[in-house]
Amino acid sequence: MSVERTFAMIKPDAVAGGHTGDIISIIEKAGFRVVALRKHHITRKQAEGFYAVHQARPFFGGLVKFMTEAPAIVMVLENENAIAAWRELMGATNPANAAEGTIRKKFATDIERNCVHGSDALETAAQEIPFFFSSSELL
Ligand code: 3AN
Repeated sequence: MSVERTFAMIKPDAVAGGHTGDIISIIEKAGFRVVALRKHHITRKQAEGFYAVHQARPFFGGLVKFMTEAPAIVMVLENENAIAAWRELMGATNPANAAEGTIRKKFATDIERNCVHGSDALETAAQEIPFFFSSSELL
């Protein structure tokens, strides 16, 4: 195990639903260190770039619309094994399959409006962190 940094987001549904504080509390209680955090209204261009890997999928248009509908909270989290640990704490992409105690089980609405995001690999984290933060913001 090694100390890693991962990119995390509280998506527009959870921010608008008033769950920001609860989710950050769960993150800190689980032992993550918040390295960077900002409220940010994602533009259409950013959403299309961020989710470019999904651009051929039928849900792409809806996903971009959802991610740009209201502000999100973008974050960098640090922990032992942070990438896998944060994805475990988030729960399955579809909240119907999310385990008890996970953030998506508690706060997600459906597979699209699923309240949080996390990088899925070291290489993804290395792209997603600088997508939203400059190195001087990583504290
Ligand atoms: P995860 O967020 O768990 O890494 P991905 O990368 O497969 O999942 O999907 C990225 C985002 O696309 C999801 N968080 C969700 O908002 C949306 N999404 C994924 N699959 C679907 C689907 N079948 N229908 C609608 N939206 C989806």
